[in-house]
Amino acid sequence: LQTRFIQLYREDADELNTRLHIELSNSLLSPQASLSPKYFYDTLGSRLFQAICALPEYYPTRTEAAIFTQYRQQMAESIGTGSTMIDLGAGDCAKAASLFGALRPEQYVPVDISVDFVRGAVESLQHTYPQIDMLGVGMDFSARLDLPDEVRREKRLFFYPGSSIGNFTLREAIALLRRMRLSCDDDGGLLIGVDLVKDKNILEPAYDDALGLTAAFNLNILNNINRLLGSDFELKDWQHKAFYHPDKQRIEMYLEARRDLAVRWQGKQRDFVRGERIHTENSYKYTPESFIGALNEAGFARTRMWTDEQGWFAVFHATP
Ligand code: AVI
Repeated sequence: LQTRFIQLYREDADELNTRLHIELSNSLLSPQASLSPKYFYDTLGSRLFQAICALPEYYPTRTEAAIFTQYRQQMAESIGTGSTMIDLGAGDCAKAASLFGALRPEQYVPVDISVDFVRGAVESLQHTYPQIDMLGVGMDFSARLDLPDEVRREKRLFFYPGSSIGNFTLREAIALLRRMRLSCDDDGGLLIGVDLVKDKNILEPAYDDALGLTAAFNLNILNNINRLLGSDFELKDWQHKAFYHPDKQRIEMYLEARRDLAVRWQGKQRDFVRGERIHTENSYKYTPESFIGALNEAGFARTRMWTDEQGWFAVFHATP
């Protein structure tokens, strides 16, 4: 069993630090302060997100899982066996692994920002599936998607579940889908999970749960920023807010100042008045038509869709 691991474009630590400080300072000093949702996922944040996925109000995870369970066979017929399955943001690799039996991929390539995030999971999967060639890749695929030569060209199937595409703007989403399209030949494709537009009364509780896990997840970004930037955010001064914006078809998440206050870091300062907000995340919702439009624009001409009975979530298989 020869599982291989590759970490691409590792930036020099000093360069990374400088870039990160500039990016964070600029976004905090801008008139509408914001923090990129990528900073949610430190160790605690990743665990909080896992816990969110088990909440009764957070329907996407279980709805998507039910669609995969119910239509696994149809998906396998549409995709065919022997693919090169490229799992974007693989994490614990559990969603992809649940499809191995039906899809029987030839090669499995879990991609995550750090190869260390997937190492343990891939090693144990390799023991269960010795016949699948496994190659863990560490890279930031939101910036670029040139895969190493060790990844087979034949039958590339990009796997992007969980409606993670929803955390990008439409432009960014199309750009990412296009990178996937350009990375596969005509025998390739994409299997992607997308959250759909629905009633505000279902959407808002999913992002503002009674237990307060999403509030904790949102607030924890400040712990991470304090660590990365050396800032002095006090979590008790901030309040979680999440709204559905029907015109923009997206959930917007914010942290709202509970009083007038100042945040300081490295000789810089940002004042906030009570009620002022820091934008932390957008989560776009699509209609089947609007998502097919995005797929077409990215160069995927043919699409097939599976959805749940209530039409809350959709899985698409898209091919050139
Ligand atoms: C990871 N992403 C798809 C989640 C979402 O639903 O947009 C992140 C999340 N934010 C709050 N709850 C979950």
